[in-house]
Amino acid sequence: MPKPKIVILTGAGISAESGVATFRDPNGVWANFDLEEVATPQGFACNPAKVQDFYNMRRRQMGSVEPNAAHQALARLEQALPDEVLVVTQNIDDLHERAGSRRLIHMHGELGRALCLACGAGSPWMDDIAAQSKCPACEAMGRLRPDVVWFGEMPYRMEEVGDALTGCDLFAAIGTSGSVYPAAGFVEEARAAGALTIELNLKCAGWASRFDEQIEGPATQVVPAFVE
Ligand code: BJW
Repeated sequence: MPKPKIVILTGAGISAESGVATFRDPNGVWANFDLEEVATPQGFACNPAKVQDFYNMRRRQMGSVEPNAAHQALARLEQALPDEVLVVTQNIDDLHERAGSRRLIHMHGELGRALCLACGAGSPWMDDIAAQSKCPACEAMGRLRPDVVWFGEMPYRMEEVGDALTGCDLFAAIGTSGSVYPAAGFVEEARAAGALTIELNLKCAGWASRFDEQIEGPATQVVPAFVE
């Protein structure tokens, strides 16, 4: 597949208007849960049931939310410019694919998938008690964890993302605070490669100065306008 000319990084803000909580906004996920307890390998080792409960709750929420106009606009962009658009999402929800995006990298994993601690195989998450069930690859019992990337773990497909960033003409970051690396460093990689860099955010704050342009407003309004 040819290298994409447009790389779009998305964060929790793109799903906010679908009803999915962001992490660091007031009343975001980290205002209600201790990230050390629920989003680190150490937290999982210490209290796996608590971590499974946290992701089971978020998985259940996913059943009641729908892609919004911003997800749909990015899917239309991909359809209009086949092979030219890559969406790299930090989100573990499935709203991009449900909107129709196909060239998509879930760099922080997916709520809908399980990872076997015994053999490392990924598989679809079957239900809320998957932690007690059998790995479809190695048949180990009770060794499944959510296939998401916690602090201190390596995000997925970074080589592919790095290649895309060095070859793109346009890099846009939508609805992310730029607080978490390596995603927070993508803008510099794209700029160094000569790409135009644009931030779209409800409030363009701290890290906006690292972009060539900023577009402020809710994703459901600014993303369709940016794409059309
Ligand atoms: C709207 C809107 C609307 C609202 N419209 N916009 C010191 C320096 C540098 C790095 C480090 C360091 N210490 C540790 C590190 C590394 C660490 C890190 O970056 N820590 C920082 C806290 C400093 N990173 C890692 O550990 C990563 N791995 C790594 O670096 O590997 C390298 C390595 C590994 C091993 C050995 C050697 C090297 C892994 C990071 C994993 C992050 N995981 C999480 C949880 C995923 C699973 C889950 O969802 O539960 O990912 S944390 C959480 O933050 C989640 C998100 O994807 C991520 C980013 O959050 P995001 O999307 O930006 O959300 P918010 O809430 O922060 O922002 C929302 C934005 O939306 C705001 O700006 C709003 O304004 C906006 N918004 N409504 C438009 N309607």
